[in-house]
Amino acid sequence: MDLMKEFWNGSRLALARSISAVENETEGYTDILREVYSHTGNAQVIGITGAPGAGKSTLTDKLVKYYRTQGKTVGIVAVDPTSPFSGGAILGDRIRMNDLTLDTGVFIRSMGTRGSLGGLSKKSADAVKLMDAFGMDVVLIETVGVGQSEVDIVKNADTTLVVLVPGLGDDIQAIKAGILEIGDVFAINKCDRDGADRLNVEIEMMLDLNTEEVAWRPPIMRTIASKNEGVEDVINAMEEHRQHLIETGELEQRRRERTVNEITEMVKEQISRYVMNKVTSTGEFDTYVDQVFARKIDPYTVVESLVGKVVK
Ligand SMILES: Nc1nc2c(ncn2[C@@H]2O[C@H](COP(=O)(O)OP(=O)(O)OP(=O)(O)O)[C@@H](O)[C@H]2O)c(=O)[nH]1
Ligand SMILES: [Mg+2]
Repeated sequence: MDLMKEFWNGSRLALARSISAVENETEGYTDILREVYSHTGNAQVIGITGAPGAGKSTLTDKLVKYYRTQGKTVGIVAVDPTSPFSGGAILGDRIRMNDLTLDTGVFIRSMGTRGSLGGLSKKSADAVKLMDAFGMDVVLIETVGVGQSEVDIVKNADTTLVVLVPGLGDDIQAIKAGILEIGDVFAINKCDRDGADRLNVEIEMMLDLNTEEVAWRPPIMRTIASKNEGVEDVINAMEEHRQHLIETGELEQRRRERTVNEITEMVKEQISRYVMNKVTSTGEFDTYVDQVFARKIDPYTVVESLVGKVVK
């Protein structure tokens, strides 16, 4: 395939196109994923999440610049579940990384819910794989931490950075969304504002609620992303976490779990597609819907009958 020849030659355009192909599920996209798979697993994958406006993009921009000084290439997948747009259009507005686009060691891709045939978490995971196979040393996934789907998105990362800001009143903004549990490292950003100490205490208290013996206690770092302060500390904390994962074998374990989940999801998807095709291909399905709707028959019996006919 021509596209893939370019891809392996290091063409950024080919990388962009391959991601689009996967995102839009254009013909042959699974061949692309098949081809790159054995070349994945080398990148350090980092998830960055937190409340809207917490400074995730500003911090991401600074983290990337730091990695660049270390000579590392960086891929960024910016996922915005609230946006119907994707591609390059919104980069300028929502992602504060304009000057990064000029750096050929950096590749930024933004993804929204457009098309979203498969789930956004699967799509972003595939984008990560493509960047990984392309040879990016570090891949960052940035997404707003507002709900379960975003939690699923960052679960594709080895290390998750949760960005919080002081003084939002109803502090511990993270608890609602369940993002405290997924934080491997915390950054209290906007420390130029009041309330960092209080937030720090609150996070510590939350972490103390977990009385189990934990092998890794998430460190809490303080940053002022807009002034490039504390960035190195965050990088170091994430690197320590990575070392911890490697030494304890947890990296293997996490990745293995992800593999199990990935295959399970794909099997489910294929089976469901197959069964649904069969089930809905006759008029029987609509008849059943009418009957269930009229309370003449219950859905449990119907499902058993429908699935039973397909899966023997
Ligand atoms: N005072 C202060 N402002 C900051 C800091 N970091 C970022 N900001 C500002 O906060 C605003 C939001 O920053 P973003 O980086 O876009 O935040 P975000 O979390 O990516 O936002 P969304 O992607 O829209 O959820 C911008 O105006 C930044 O300039 C900081 O450390 N201190
Ligand atoms: Mg942002």
